[in-house]
Amino acid sequence: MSAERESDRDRTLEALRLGSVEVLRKNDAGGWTKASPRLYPHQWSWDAAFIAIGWAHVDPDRALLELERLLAAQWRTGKVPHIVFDEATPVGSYFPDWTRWNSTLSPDAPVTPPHTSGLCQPPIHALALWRIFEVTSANEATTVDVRGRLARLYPRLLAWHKYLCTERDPDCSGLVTIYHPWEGADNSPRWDAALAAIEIGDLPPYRRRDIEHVQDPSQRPTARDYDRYMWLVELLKRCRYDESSISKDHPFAIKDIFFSGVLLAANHALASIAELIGASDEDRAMIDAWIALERRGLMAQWDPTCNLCLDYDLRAGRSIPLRTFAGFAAVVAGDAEVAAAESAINELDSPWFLGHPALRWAVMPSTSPSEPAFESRNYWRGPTWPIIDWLLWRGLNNLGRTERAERLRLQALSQLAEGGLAEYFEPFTGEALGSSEQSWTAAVALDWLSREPR
Ligand code: 2M8
Repeated sequence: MSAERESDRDRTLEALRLGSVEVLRKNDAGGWTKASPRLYPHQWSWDAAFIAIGWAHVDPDRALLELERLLAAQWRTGKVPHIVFDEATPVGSYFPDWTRWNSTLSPDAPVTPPHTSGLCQPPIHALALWRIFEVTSANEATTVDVRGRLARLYPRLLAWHKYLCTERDPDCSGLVTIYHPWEGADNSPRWDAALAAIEIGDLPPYRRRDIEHVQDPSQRPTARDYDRYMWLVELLKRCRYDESSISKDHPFAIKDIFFSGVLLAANHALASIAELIGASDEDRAMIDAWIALERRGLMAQWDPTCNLCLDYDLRAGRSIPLRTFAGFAAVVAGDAEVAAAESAINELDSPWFLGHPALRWAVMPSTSPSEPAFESRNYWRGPTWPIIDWLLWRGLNNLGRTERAERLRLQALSQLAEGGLAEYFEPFTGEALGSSEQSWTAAVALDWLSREPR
């Protein structure tokens, strides 16, 4: 690269870094960060974990606070709720608000305030805490007691993973069951058949707020999908969010392969944290047993035709044969003992995915452009999501595929430098879609930028 182009690149990346810090600061609500300024004005679970990774590069104390606040809202079952609502934000600026969730119907919900939703999201938290430890260990100037705070968070983190490995996997399949599309990837076509089979009963009226913020409705879930999302919430409330009733009767119950791949990665991070803080041998043996089970779970869902792992619909009794980002769960898991990872890496650059000739950037489309269900602008049905690229990048590195990981990092950064810090992007044009100033996008940008050679 010529010296001139190199300094252009340096300037572009520095602007991206400053812009990312600004987004985090702007969305900082004091101890926690809004997922985005208008569309998502509360604390979301997996957003918070990515956001903490971003804060680690700016303010490690703030990074830890983010997760301390989230984990303080943990349910008695160990569940970490997918939304922790901000009391200061007027009810009605986001829907469904806490009154609609009414999660205090459950005896397991935490003391309010703050109010929470009744679902959960992929467990990025241990990955984030471990990343905070890595970042701060490399910085001699850090005065924050990261190890001590990890030790204090550890029981909650362990309880969270235990919840996922038991309540969400009562049959010990090594795979996590989700009960709502909001626990995975909202309107992904992965859920279409399961949602279509749901009969809606007496659904109380509601007013969506998302399509007031994102005014192009083609970027958001359809009314038909939304009715089903809201009906599933009503059913969860009817059984007071009781785990065993949900597991038995809830009409939407899917072994989510992506969630499960994240959990395997997170259990490795939890094992590292357990070692760091000197957790008991019993705990460490339990985490090792979860890891062993999850490796088998991912392999059991390996599909040699797609070269990917597939979700499994428990109610329909069948796998969901679709080519989406979730199929790369074994790469996300970053565990070389899962043989599926190698085959999935070979699939990464196929024309179904990053080798598709029309992509603006070689980053992961949420659904393969060659799938009939693909929609280039619609949320989780096609657009690219930087956090998904971050998880793949991390997994590739852990699998020793550092050169492939680096190419992905560079493409992902180029997408952000050109398109901005949006929620998601049109795969063929790179156009920014959804919310602008999305916190988790800024956060992964900061982590990627920290890997620039100095
Ligand atoms: C989106 O989900 C929320 C519901 O939880 C929504 O559409 O209102 C999803 O992209 C989800 O994965 C994400 O955590 C959340 C906040 O960024 O927004």
